[in-house]
Amino acid sequence: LAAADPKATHFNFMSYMKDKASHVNAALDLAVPLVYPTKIHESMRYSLLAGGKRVRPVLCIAACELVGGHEDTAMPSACAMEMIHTMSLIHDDLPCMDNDDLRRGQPTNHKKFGEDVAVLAGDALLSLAFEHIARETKGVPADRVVRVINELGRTIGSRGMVGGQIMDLQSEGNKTVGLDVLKYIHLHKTGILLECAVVSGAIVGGASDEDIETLRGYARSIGLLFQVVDDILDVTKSSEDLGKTAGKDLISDKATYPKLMGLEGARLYADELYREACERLSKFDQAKAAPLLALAKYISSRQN
Ligand code: GRG
Repeated sequence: LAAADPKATHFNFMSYMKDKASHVNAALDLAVPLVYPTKIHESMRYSLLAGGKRVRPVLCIAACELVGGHEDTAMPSACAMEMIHTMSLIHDDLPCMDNDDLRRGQPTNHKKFGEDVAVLAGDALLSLAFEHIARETKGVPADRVVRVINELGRTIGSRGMVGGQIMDLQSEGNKTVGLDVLKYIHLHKTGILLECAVVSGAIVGGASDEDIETLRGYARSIGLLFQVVDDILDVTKSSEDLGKTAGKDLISDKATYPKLMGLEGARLYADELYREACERLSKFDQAKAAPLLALAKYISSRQN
């Protein structure tokens, strides 16, 4: 982790993340008890409690707190973001999609429980996310809860994550994929759920429409940043592995930012997205915005 942002010098980001992630883990544990029928709940819990970084729930809580809300108010939405993230990973790993055997160093859900159970575990988490927001959000006017549910539905559907995934599948092996399609894929596969996390936290926290849209802009920048950094790491990591200057991702068929913009161009683009994200937060009290500023810094400088 790089040095903290100068605007957030007195903010201990690592202890903030650790603290919030442990609250999220406890809430997720309670949200999916090991009840009858045990097989499906075992499978849901296996992936949900498998130790992700919890970036999406923390973004949701941080946005809620930035606009004056409380962690408990955001927790049901924060958990729902992680349920959707988890279900998208379970389905993404299936043989009919990416066909991956390992996730976070452990066997993927279908490797452990079988494809039939993995599909159902993903479906059940998808459904539970909506139920959980509707049932567990407390002390928030109903119209705000409906607004969050609407955001989440839009985020997941055919013009959201599913749209991003299908464009990704259709672009496989297509050497003519340009920056516009690449940007569409990333904004929809990855960025849109980060956006939903931030916007949902702001909505339940009682933000004005103007602040909600400002925070949406912040989230879009960090969503793209997340992916640009991922692509840069793929190149630099595989260069290290190969002991060469050009990593495997520069020579594979897959469109990536370093391939389309050059490694230096992708680095400059990442810097620009990071600056854009910070700029969006400049209208807020900088001490209160410290967690979101530090999260942007974390995403821009992460090493894995
Ligand atoms: C949502 C109905 C529905 C279907 C999903 C499969 C699919 C459609 C979309 C794919 C979404 C996907 C797998 C996007 C990539 C997400 C991503 C960047 C994962 C890595 O996120 P981290 O680094 O992971 O936050 P951890 O392990 O820390 O949680």
